[in-house]
Amino acid sequence: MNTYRSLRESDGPAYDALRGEMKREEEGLELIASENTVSEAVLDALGSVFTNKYSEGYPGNRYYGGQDFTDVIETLAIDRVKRLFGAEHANVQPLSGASANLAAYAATLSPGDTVLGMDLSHGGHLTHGHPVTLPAKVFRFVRYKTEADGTIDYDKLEALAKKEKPKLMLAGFSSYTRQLDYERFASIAKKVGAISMMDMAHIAGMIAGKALPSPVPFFDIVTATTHKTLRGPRGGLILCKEAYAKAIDKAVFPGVQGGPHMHMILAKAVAFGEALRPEFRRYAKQVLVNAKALEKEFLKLGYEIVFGKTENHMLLIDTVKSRNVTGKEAQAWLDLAGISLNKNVLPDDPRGPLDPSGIRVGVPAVTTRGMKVPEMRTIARLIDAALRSGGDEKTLSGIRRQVKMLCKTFPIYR
Ligand code: DSN
Repeated sequence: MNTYRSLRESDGPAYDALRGEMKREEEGLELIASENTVSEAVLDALGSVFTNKYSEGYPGNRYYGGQDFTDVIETLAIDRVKRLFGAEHANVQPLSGASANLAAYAATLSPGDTVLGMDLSHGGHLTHGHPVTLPAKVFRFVRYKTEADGTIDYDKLEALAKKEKPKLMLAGFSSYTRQLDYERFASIAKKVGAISMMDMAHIAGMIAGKALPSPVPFFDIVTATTHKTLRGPRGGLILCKEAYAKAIDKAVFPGVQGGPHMHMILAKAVAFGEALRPEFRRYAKQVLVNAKALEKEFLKLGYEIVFGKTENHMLLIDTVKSRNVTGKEAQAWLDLAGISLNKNVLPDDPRGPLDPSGIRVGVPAVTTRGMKVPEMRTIARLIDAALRSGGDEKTLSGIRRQVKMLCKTFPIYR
């Protein structure tokens, strides 16, 4: 592992914060569903001299000189991600999932056009048209919701699409645990003359690893982040049918972004290469097994699982109903116990986003460090002990010691 000698010698406070974060990650349980830990090869790529280079444009067609090697790495990233997902076209320049989604809107919509997207409290993402975002001020977002059993009623969705006549129909989520019917969703979009788009940010790695079905054959445009289950650097990407390729590329640059971050593109190429290896399929499968094991243990302990069950890498738990603990309390107490996760709004949550009724628990990062079913049982019991603690600091620091011991057996970086 890098010892960061130059940083230590040149900037003490920055180095100390970095050491602190390294220790926090090694000694704690990371259960934020959108996080993961990258390989040392990805870290090497992120810390490389490609951060020095400006490369507006695309391979073979850039605005500045000196592009011999930027063209090599961007082409490598594009070829690998197309192979990984069987996509017709890929753009690897989006700096994040939010900018990937913004570019997809810019490529397909005019101001005032209607978009159907999933409601935030039902699992959708802020960038899917939440009123506080810029796209929601420019386009007209209509939100659809899940049913009481956690599923999506596609007949209802079709009726809504016929009524609202969207230009774009957006599937995908950031806090939803059930499998979508991609074929049905895309066929509804086709029926009403809408462009179909899927934001697969959360489950991109599960799809790459063949643990979950792929939306890519069905949707016109698919966006993703590269740092969640896909286990790459922070960033975004867009896949699309050839018919949308030019519009997507123009929308990313110069539409919504300037120079791409080439160090990040190198790291994406490395991560896509890793995801093409057989080990990654084993990882993706283990993530599903671990999520089910965690769910089973929580059910045994009497917890209320939101959306009925999990079919991916995360669980939503109603902590208010299960233990009379709010999401905010749960997150704070678990932080003291060395367990990171996030408070989360639940469908039509009466409590609001700052202190909602539940938590979201994800297993991608703990699976990366090698934890399996027995550790999932332990994790559920440690979380339960923290939620039963009433916030008592002594109890929580006792749990923290157990967390640290567990983590020691599963080092992230050697
Ligand atoms: N912040 C991410 C998540 O936690 O789902 C999405 O952007």
